Amino acid sequence: MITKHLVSFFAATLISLGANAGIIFEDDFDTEAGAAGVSSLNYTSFNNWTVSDGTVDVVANGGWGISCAGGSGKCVDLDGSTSNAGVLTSSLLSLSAGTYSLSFDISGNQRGGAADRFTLALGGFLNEAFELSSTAPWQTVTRSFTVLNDSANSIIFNHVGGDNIGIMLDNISLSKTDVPAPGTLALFGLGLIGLGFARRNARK
Ligand SMILES: [Ca+2]
Ligand SMILES: [Ca+2]
Ligand SMILES: [Ca+2]
Repeated sequence: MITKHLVSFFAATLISLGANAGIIFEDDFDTEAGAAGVSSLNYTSFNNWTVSDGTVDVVANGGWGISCAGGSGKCVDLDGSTSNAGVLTSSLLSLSAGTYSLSFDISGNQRGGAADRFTLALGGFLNEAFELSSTAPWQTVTRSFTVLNDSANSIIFNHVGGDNIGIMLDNISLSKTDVPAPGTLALFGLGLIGLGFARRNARK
């Protein structure tokens, strides 16, 4: 009887763990600002983001000589066109306990001048300053973090300064990564069954 219950518990755990893994959030900005090829300065109508301070620009690949990640689609200049660099804040993301991986693509401003800086924040889990020279090529940044208690947080990119020429951002992706290997789960299940037998024998 105990074993049967434990197997049911094991199966339920397996299903719930599987359902909780995978991509939580992703955005490539390619559908922002209307038709393909259209840029928009001081853009505020993002699908998944709020410009919570300053301004940002949506740039179509090729606009102002700027290449977006992968050489197509659209990307974001984190320093818009009002001499007040932007704070780009994602919609609130529900994060259940587990491990996560955040990745995004950034390049230098591609227009010369001084190096640019922004800060990345995600709740109390990530807080990091980045500085890129104007010629820094597109690069993917990946950061991992662990959430102990269920919570809701935003991803925040906060650009410094305001000369209207900022770091370019593209391809943000947040995934939950704590998918236990089948071997680990099998051992976990065997351990529980073993515990059941031990309890039953102790009772005899
Ligand atoms: Ca893009
Ligand atoms: Ca700009
Ligand atoms: Ca700048």
